[in-house]
Amino acid sequence: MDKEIKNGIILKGVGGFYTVLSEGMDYVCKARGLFRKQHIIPTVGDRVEFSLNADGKTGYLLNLCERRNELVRPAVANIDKLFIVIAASKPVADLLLVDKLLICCERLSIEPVIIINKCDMASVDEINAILDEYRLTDYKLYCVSAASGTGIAELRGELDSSIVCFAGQSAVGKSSLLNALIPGMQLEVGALSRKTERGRHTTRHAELIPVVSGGAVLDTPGFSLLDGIDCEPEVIKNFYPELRRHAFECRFSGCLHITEPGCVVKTELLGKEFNEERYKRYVRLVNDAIENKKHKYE
Ligand SMILES: Nc1nc2c(ncn2[C@@H]2O[C@H](COP(=O)(O)OP(=O)(O)OP(=O)(O)O)[C@@H](O)[C@H]2O)c(=O)[nH]1
Ligand SMILES: [Mg+2]
Ligand SMILES: [Zn+2]
Repeated sequence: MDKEIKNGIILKGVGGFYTVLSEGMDYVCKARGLFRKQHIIPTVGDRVEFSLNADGKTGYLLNLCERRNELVRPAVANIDKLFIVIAASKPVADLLLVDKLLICCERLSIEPVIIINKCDMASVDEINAILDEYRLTDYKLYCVSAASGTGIAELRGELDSSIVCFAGQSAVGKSSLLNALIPGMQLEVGALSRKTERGRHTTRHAELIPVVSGGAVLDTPGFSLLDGIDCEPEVIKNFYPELRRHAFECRFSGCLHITEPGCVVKTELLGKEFNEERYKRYVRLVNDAIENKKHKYE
């Protein structure tokens, strides 16, 4: 008798065993030897075809669907949305990291959702100061509190059937948010270290967790997804919605909007269409990219 063929999604992979979710059931699969020969490494988030063994519980991965996108650290594929979490109070929000993550989303066709957590610990003015830097982006912004439950129901709507990855500094409350968003979830939550007011990376493993709305979520450790943004200085502006909107208004199509004389961004848009603090970080990222390029070809 022919083996039954099923479709599913890889939730986790440990020591060559892949847990695959298919129609609400988990199956443990091994990869075919062929994958290794072709240097294909099945990854969390991969949509797969597998054959079911007679025991009805185990199987073999046969094919991987083409990936929509993939991240290296953590290794995960087919992400639809990135929940970028920052804290309204402590740890102090690293907005350069947020900007880098936004660029990463733009490059990989991931929808970013910016979440300001711990709103119970900050004043309206403090929260608005952060919001102001991103209002002109048109990215989705949420102010929530995992502790008090404020805004959690609205945010839950974003989970829908998407594969959602969480990112952000340690101790901003990524695991706490997942616990608040998903009934029954009990991820380990870490304490803010008193000395440094930084977290200690309580979360260590990459595992997709299915949610009732049909999607899945990935809790990620508090490291940054990328160290630098490895791209050409000239293309960075394309990853800023504020600049994209005015792309044709500058005199030179190649304008970096930094030192060029008569640049419309600097003379007219700054402070109105593009937040000045975010602009400063844009300049820094472009200059970093110029430096990196120099070193590459030295
Ligand atoms: N007051 C307050 N504290 C919160 C909130 N959310 C999380 N915390 C606290 O912040 C600390 C860190 O929370 P975690 O959920 O472990 O943070 P994390 O982002 O998952 O950290 P890593 O796993 O290390 O990356 C814990 O002490 C939480 O109780 C919130 O909305 N309000
Ligand atoms: Mg965590
Ligand atoms: Zn310009």
